[in-house]
Amino acid sequence: MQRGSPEPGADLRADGLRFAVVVSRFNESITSRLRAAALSTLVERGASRDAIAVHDVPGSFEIPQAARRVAEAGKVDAVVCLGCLIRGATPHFEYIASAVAHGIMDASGQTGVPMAFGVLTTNTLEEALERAGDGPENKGREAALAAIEMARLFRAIG
Ligand code: DLZ
Repeated sequence: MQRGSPEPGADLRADGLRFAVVVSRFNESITSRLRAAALSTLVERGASRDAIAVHDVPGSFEIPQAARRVAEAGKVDAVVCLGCLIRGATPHFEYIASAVAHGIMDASGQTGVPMAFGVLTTNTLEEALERAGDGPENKGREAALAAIEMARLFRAIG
């Protein structure tokens, strides 16, 4: 099993589920790859393209704000959060990374809507590219699979 892969036997059908993808424009060469992988994964798993809303935000710092608002609107089963923070180019990297991670967790806890964390935190652009490639370890794909699994789980729990 690949690192980060869903549990064997996990119900990863996405048909009938509604998703939001919140994606940061900062480091767009990377986040566009995360977005493409997330969208194709959701659709491959059976989600209707019409059931996926994509929301762009300026940078990763804004992801939790948009994720919370879209969850509060009550029309999605899960939110996929995508961004890219690169340490070398970001003087306040630690602050933003921490704020984004805590912000997404808080937004999920406060709204009851699962939110998958697809925000890269890397030392270099090269490292980010490795995690946003065409293969199965693309973090946008992994975040989409996590969102499907959690959406199914929350529906089952009720
Ligand atoms: C300002 C900034 C910097 C320096 N670096 C990044 C980054 O590596 N990744 C990212 O997603 N966003 C970055 N930002 C933008 C902030 O996330 C935010 O959009 C601005 O500070 C405006 O609130």
